[in-house]
Amino acid sequence: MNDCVKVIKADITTLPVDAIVNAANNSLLGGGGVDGAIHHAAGPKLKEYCRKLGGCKTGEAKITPGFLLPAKFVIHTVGPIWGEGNEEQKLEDCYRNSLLLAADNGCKTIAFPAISTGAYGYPADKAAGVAIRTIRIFLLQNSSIDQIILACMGNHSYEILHNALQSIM
Ligand code: AR6
Repeated sequence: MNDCVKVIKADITTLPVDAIVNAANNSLLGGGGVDGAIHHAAGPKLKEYCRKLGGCKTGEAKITPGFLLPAKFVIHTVGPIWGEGNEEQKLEDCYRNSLLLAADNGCKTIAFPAISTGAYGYPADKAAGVAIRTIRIFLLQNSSIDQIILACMGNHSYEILHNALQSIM
């Protein structure tokens, strides 16, 4: 199972995977951080498409084409804001619902950013534990996805996710 999950240092918008996950907000109309980078790289058609989706609840996920991205799809999910309550359950929902949506759309490879750990303030070590545990449970029940990439930008988040992967998987 460990072989199927990998932590890398990369800009998620450059990855040629079937789906990249966007850490979006409830409007799905773009923002800063990884959301801004994905919208910038995908081009304006992504926002146009998202406008028709009617937003997204925290913990849920919606799929769009990748437009100009190397990824075929973008799966938009909305992480919890640290302090709003029930954060762990909501973050688990983000990972699980994104993986289920990817599997339903025939994706074999998917890349996640560290959802909620930027503007939304979720402590990176706690979020890494939730991410890896949820991925592990998903893989025990579903074998249709071959590769799950956890893409992070900085050394610090790389170390945290790498350590969580070693200790939990
Ligand atoms: N590739 C991979 N990881 C990235 C990239 C990238 N190109 N850019 C940033 N990260 P954040 P959130 C990392 O703030 O906390 C937006 O405005 C970043 O270092 O993007 O879920 C939305 O519209 C951090 O570790 O997402 C929402 O309003 C992680 O991605 C809000 O921010 C997540 O940071 C969502 O906040």
